[in-house]
Amino acid sequence: MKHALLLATSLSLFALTACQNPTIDSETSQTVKDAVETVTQNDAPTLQDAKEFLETTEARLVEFNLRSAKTAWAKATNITDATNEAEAIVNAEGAKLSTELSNAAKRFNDLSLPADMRRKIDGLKRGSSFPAPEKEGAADELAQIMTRLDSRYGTGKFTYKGETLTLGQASDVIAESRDPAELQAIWEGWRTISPAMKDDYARMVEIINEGARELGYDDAGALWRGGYDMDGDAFTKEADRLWGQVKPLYDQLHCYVRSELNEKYGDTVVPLDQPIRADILGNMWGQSWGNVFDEVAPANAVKGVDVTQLLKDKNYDPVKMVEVGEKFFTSMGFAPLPETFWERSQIVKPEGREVVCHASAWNLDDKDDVRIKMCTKVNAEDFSTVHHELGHNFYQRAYKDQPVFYRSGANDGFHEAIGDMIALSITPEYLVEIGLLEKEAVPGADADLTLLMRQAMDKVAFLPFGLMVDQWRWKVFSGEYSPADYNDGWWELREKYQGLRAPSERPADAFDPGAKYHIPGNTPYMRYFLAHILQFQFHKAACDIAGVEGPLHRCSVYNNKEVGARFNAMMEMGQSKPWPDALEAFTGTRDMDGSAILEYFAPLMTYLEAENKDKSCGW
Ligand code: X8Z
Ligand code: ZN
Repeated sequence: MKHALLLATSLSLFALTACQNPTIDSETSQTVKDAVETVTQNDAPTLQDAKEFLETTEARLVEFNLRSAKTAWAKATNITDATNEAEAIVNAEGAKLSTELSNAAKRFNDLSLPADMRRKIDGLKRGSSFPAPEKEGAADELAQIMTRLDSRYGTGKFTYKGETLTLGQASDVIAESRDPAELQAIWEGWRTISPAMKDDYARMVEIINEGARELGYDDAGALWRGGYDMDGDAFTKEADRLWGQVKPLYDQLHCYVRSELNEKYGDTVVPLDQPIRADILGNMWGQSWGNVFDEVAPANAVKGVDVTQLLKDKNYDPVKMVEVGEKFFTSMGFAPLPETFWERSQIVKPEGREVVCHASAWNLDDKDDVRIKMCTKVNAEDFSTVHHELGHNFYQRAYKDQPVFYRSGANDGFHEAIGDMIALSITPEYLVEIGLLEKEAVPGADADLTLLMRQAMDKVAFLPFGLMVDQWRWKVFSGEYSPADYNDGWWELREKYQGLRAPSERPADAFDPGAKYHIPGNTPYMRYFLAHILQFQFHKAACDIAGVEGPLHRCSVYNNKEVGARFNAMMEMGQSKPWPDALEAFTGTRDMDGSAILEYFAPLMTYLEAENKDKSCGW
């Protein structure tokens, strides 16, 4: 899912999903203005004032969301000057609306309100994650910058050996090539798209910081951290605590993978006392390493399951991948996707026009007009991503009857974890059930290590990346990293958390953060770190509810209606209650907790510790 572009890190008012936009019709606008003025004139607003304010605001947001989502979809699926302009206009309107509502909501600060109204008002007060200050022109400038950054990324290309490459093509090379020189060239090539973003980015930071200060926060980072039903500083500690739980597992994986890659590439490419080169891990950002699993598979280990190969062998196409993903949800009792999903989604990259290929899920009318936007390829990675995106759509539908203020994930990590939790049920036994794998080919318990290693290469490898992206943004917002330090700061954190390094000295004008979608796309990233913890917590809870015995990584909840009903009970709450309430509804616990991911990978941890015992780990 893309971010709620306009409002709220916690309570997201605007349709959430993709970006939002458009114009407020003058009649509604006038009504709201009158309502706001009435309240503004009155020093001691009443409960009735608050009620009326929320009612008018709700109507206004519903109307705005519809128009803004349409405009954002039009741009994301067809980037032109006209669609960019339309999006920027609507986003500017949204930024102004958000600021106005936030200020209006502050009027009720001292009024004692029922909990539900207080929650809505406080959500409004928090405003947008990308707030514009009130001064003339700021919202327009911000909206234009944000649209420009997003489109620059979406249309980014570079030349390699006389050929123009898109991110999709470059990613295929990074996934498949084992030639360090070629990997380096492609990795560097993609990063030539981002220096041109740096000035815009720095200006955007100035604007949203000013906006955040007007909302009463120290900077935009403090605003973002304030979106988790707890004090922002407490959230920082919470993220550190979760990282502390899982870091030992990452450290062991890093140590093992580095030594396997050292055996393949030698000391020059992979020195054993250095961070690992970021370009040789099979992914453009070194964020998940599944594409180089073959290089690190445990020696003499029993063969696992190669999902990419199975999809190809069975002649899957992208639509079929989505159909199979949908079937998982319906098998748990969720209603099938509407016909419009199939008519309106962008499942494959269209020919002849520029689109934002980065996968996202949308709900254009906050009801049933759900869609995904992907440039799907037939491989294991995109098979997972399909489930990820459908998770967003099913969540959106589950909470569609909530008031607009609550049509959002319990926290943003929940939204990112739903589909991933489902994908954890893609076990060999499940693949047999859907006809992708022959029964005789199901690997026995002696293949567990292989299966776990394959999974860890994606899920465990991701953890420090999930954490560092917003560590970087928080430091940028606080001014600890000034524009001159943007790139060095990025690599400082890449090294500190991931133990990765660039393949070569970076050029003075490099802006490597800009070569990762969520920076120019302005999507907060801590949600993915949380989701990588939560999805295992959800999976364990689901397997407990299903009464599945045996190891977590062999558990699939396919077809289980009881799990579906309990999952739905959490999902339909949307953001109406603090996230611990939602978590409790499904898992019975109120804390995010890394112990489920540790349990899932426990046999692998034992193996890694034994393998690494004589190695010098760390960097
Ligand atoms: O951006 C995404 C989703 C869309 S919300 C495809 N993800 C992160 C990324 O690609 O960097 C999913 C995992 C992390
Ligand atoms: Zn997502």
